[in-house]
Amino acid sequence: MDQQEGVILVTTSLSPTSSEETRALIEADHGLILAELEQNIKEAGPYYIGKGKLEELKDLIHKLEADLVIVNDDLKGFQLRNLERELEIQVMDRTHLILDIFASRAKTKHAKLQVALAQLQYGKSRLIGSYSLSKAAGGIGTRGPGEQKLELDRRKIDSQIHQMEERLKKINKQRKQQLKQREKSHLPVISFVGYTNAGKSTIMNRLLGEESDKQVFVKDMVFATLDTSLRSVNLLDKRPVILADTVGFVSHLPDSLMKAFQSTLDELKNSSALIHVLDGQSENLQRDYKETLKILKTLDLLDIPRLTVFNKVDHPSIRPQVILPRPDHPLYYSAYYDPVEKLEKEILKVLGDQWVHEEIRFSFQDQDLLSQALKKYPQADVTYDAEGSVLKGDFLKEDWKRWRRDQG
Ligand SMILES: Nc1nc2c(ncn2[C@@H]2O[C@H](COP(=O)(O)OP(=O)(O)OP(=O)(O)O)[C@@H](O)[C@H]2O)c(=O)[nH]1
Ligand SMILES: [Mg+2]
Repeated sequence: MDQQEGVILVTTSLSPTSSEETRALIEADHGLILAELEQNIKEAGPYYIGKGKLEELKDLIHKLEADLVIVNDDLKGFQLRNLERELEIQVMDRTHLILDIFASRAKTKHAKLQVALAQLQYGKSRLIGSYSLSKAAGGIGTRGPGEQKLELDRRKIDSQIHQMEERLKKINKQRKQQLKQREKSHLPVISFVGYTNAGKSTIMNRLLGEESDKQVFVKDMVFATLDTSLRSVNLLDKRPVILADTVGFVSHLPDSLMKAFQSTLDELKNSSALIHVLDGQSENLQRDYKETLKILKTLDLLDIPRLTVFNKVDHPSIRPQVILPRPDHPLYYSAYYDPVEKLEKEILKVLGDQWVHEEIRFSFQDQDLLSQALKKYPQADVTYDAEGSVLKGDFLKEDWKRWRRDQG
């Protein structure tokens, strides 16, 4: 939505989520909710809602001078068109709403392209819905100009989709290359996952330090973050890791969006640990938790060690609801008030035994190796003697083994 538009929200017993979540999405898209209409239906008809409700909706649109109707469910192409024809104003379904928010938030080329592709795929599926319906109803040889136009539109969209997929492939290839480069540094990657607006970016900024120029974008709105931001940081001042902030989840993320953001989401697979951040003040904590786990499962990420942070527990009187089954590593936390060390210690626990505290000797022939080591671990102590140098500090086991092996 470009400016604040008056919205009537329609929720039925078939809607996949509560109207509350959709209200938050509408507000995030700058909509002003004028009224909410509910209906108990068993099956969606040609207008999705029943005839009686449709009349009620029409009256309400006139009375409140609404600009837009949003249906809290996914509509078929023909339902969408039937509704728009009957109501004479724009009708949006849930997927369209989420895509709209993503489109207004996307900033980088990669995010913009992923969203544009999802929008095209959405548009295409709505056209096909109507096309196949008219064919079924009319039979062969009775296609009117309307259907021909749809067929044309569909072909046009197909070619646009193809072009975009090619461009996206190119960008993804470049990103993979960058990822490989990063993997060479052998630093553990820790990725933030969880519901949108839970506080992932805020926590990441705490870990980066308030003064840091590496800070990421934080805002009290859904889908503030769309692109992955990677930042290196030393946990407890001496253990280097890479933090990855990424797009937040919402229940029933549209398929087209999941597909378009596949490459962004796939990057999560390279993580050594996940930090699942929840809004501890949420009234739907169990739902937020389950939905994120469901997405993690779809993305095949459940085997990665995970820290579950119940964030926004700003005061002892705030008691997050009990989550069942209980997560392996829970942490009750406030990104506003708690010391960051509390979080760092828990992250290191979840990462497990990846570091050793060791002393390692580098002979005079191995000074190249020593300078590499110092570049990666600038905080280690180095002392020199007649035979070379000794480096002392916390190292990743892999590095430590490699240095011992590579010594001449
Ligand atoms: N009260 C309270 N608010 C917090 C806390 N942590 C974060 N917030 C607020 O929650 C809102 C969302 O924070 P973000 O860090 O942008 O959330 P996010 O999970 O990155 O959200 P997306 O990028 O949209 O997925 C902001 O207004 C933060 O200031 C906390 O510990 N306590
Ligand atoms: Mg964020």
